[in-house]
Amino acid sequence: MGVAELAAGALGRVSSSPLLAVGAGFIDLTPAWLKDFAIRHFGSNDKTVLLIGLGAGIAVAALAIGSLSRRRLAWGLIGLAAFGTVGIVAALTRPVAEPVDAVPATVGALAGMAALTLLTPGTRLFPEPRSEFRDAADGTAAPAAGAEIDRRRVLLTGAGVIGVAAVSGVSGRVLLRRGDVSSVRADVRLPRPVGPAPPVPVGTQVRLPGMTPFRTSNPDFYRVDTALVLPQVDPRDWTLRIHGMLARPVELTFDDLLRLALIERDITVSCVSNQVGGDLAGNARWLGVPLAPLLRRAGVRPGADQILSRSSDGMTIGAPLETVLDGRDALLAVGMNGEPLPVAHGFPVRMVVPGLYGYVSATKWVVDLKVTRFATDQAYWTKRGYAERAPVKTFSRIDVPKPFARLRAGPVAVAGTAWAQHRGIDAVEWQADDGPWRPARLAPVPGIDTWRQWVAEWDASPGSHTLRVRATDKTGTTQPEHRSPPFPDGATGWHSVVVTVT
Ligand SMILES: Nc1nc2c(c(=O)[nH]1)N[C@H]1C(S)=C(S)[C@@H](COP(=O)(O)O)O[C@H]1N2
Ligand SMILES: [Mo]
Repeated sequence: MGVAELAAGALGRVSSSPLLAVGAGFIDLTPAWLKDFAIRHFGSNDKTVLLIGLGAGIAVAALAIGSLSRRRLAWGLIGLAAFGTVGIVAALTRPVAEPVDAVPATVGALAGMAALTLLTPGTRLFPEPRSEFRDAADGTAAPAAGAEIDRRRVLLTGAGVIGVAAVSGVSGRVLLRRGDVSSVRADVRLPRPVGPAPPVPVGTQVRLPGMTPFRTSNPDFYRVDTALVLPQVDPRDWTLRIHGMLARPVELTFDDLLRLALIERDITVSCVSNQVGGDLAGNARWLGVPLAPLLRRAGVRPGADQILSRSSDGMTIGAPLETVLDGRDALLAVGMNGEPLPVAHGFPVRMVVPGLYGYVSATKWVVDLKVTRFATDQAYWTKRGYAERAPVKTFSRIDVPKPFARLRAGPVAVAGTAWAQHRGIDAVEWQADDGPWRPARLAPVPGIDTWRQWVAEWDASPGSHTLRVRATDKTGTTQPEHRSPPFPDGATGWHSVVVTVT
């Protein structure tokens, strides 16, 4: 595995590392329920958990191959070949694969075979044929006299093999870091917006301890993607191809993009995997180029209904063309909260479309836009059963008090966040136990594309109580009580919090 990492590093291709390719393949094969389980229980640590699991899997495979080789070296070698084949297949089936990506797993498997041969008694280095053990008269594995294995040599060779593995593995990783773009990112200077964001009114932020900040800072912004290793896209090499059902396909460089008229907007992005009460949503100030005029200039052909975007790591995301063109601020974003996009959030360019879940709109590291039909091209999650079209569902959440809080009887502030991007939140109601639904006070918002905070005062009496919330969007639709899971087009249901008042 160490030698394979070194080969991947020498190639400078992260996706050719068998470890990472198998991990990425595993992510792609993960069924929806397991993905939702992982996001629910591990959140943004889901990748760490996967890597730990992979490490355990490799250890088990190594034990199995080791035991096989104790019976017969050839079996161990066959086991290693099979192990290497998994890496080769994984690397060659990545969406960004090139034939050369087979090299690291191949070289790694050969190195493993060489090491196993070196370390197995009975081969020339340790002339202690196993057959002599078996040939003992009583059939037990008693070494014949004078056939003691040279322990010192075994240990030294073993240490040597481990040393080669460790040094090559670490060097491979260092070599792969050549592609790191954090210093390039630090040097990016973004132009000022031609269209600044509408002002955020006074009072948008409900000031209570434990309340969600109206603007999510970049380090706090939730992260959901399938990238085991963050794609490193250098803006100097970046191009965006806009093609498909267009009269005049175009290709833009990063500088071309920055020369266009940029606008800045506060937009809340949310994830289809967000559970009732969950926090897979964030609100940022995005700087970007409006996408609709770019598409119009390229001349959209009749019959097209989907804009299929693709990222540098091969993720595909399909958004309804009519939604992107209906006048909302669909952006090719380059800036987030006053800085270039963080690498984890799509540097150098991502899409943001208010009102659509991330998996059908918010392509990070975007490099390709194809104007097409839903009937012709299916995006990554759609192939896995998620809805083709997924406008965000109206959400409301109690942020304060926290679940299982212990409170003093008397007036208690109840507050939270609600969102229905691009429809806007019209009302939030709350309820204690089975009492009447009462309207909460809504904080002002800069527009309909952000979440909205709400607050109410509750006269709490001693005992255990359940607080509930529901929101109504500006189309007049109230959140349904019925709980449904995130799959296939977003969770529904009212959020509730149980508290104890003393
Ligand atoms: N390239 C790429 N873009 C992606 C994804 C991904 O897996 N790969 N995930 C999408 C999903 S499901 C969501 S919810 C948003 C999350 O964006 P964030 O990580 O910046 O919060 O990114 C979207 N864009
Ligand atoms: Mo998502």
